[in-house]
Amino acid sequence: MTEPDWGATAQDWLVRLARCSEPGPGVTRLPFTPEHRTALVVLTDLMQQAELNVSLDAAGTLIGRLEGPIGAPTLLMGSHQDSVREGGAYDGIMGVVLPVLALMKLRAEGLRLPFAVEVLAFADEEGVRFPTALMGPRALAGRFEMAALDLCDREGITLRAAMEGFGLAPDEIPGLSRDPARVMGWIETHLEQGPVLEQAGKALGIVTAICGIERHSITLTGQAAHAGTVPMRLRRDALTGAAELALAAEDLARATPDLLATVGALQIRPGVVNAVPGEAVMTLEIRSPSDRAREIAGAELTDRARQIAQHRGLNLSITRSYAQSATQCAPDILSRLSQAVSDGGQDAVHLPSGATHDASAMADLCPIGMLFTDCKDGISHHPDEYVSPQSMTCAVHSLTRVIRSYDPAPPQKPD
Ligand code: HGY
Ligand code: MN
Ligand code: MN
Repeated sequence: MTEPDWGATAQDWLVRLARCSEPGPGVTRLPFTPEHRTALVVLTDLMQQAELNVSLDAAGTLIGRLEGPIGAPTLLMGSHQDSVREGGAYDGIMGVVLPVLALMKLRAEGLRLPFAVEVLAFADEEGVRFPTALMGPRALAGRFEMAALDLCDREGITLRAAMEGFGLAPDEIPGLSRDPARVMGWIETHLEQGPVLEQAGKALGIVTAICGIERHSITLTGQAAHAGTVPMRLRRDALTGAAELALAAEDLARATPDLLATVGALQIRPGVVNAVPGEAVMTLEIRSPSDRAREIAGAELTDRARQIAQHRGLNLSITRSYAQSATQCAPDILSRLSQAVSDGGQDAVHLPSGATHDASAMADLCPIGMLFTDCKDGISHHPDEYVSPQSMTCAVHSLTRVIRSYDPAPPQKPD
């Protein structure tokens, strides 16, 4: 049988999956939505073509399982199905498609594994619809906080209502936690979402660590007023207060090694040309591979926000709405991935991940590792996001080799 062009096959499936989106530029596929539902139909089709047993768990994770011998442990692979708003066609979902194709390739080669493999499509990694994320991996790790079910999206729909409306039973989430002794590890494939691999001329990279992240929800309240009648000295302008805080965050991050700070969302009210903004609602996100540096920066910017509110006569509400620690990748998986990539004739580039991933939460359950593909111009979270079929073929081959590396029996077959 001629070897399929796995990268082209992946591209075909990703084009189909990209159509599972709200109308508009790029891909918008949020968790527990009609778009999520149609993506599950396509993924189920793909997983069944790979002869995997397909199920959906109470946290909305689609599971494609290749059964192993009775009592054998399980190797977990996969990523997330959701996207950001107007995002790309590869972020997350490519990390579900590629391991399924790797299992398809191994089956075509007649390999029977002495362990089970599951490919997981988590519902929500981006945390775009709800002010929380990672419910799937947190459920498997026994770390899901049921209070998160009461959090609302911007339409006021609770996570619980969205999950129940999707046909799930969120009260069964606590029962999803896995026995760490039965899990061999988590290997996630993801595009780099940055320019490092492409600039190094490498298709693949091996992740050494995943940065930590914290998010603050901030509301500054002043006084909406007529833009033509209120003197500057008498204004309580919420937007200029928010702008001063945003610039303070930028200054701090520029001055601090390995620290990133972003004000990604800002809504003002009343938001009309001839009124002084009375309210500014903003997000502040801080990332670093060092949890200590991130927490110091978070405290410093919280103090700064208080000072700004005080000298501008604004009311301030600031809450740290989300935090996850930096995560080190497991040395054993790192070396298996490095060997798998170099056996394919590529020298593996080791790099940290500035983006966070499902792997960050899976680290509470088992050893984790990540395989990166390069991406065009380092673009991600954007409709122009692109990974070449050639890079995806390299990734499928490396994934088959890393799966085989857990099989003590036959020597590695050439690709
Ligand atoms: O925000 C992140 O790093 C990831 O893409 N959700
Ligand atoms: Mn992602
Ligand atoms: Mn993302």
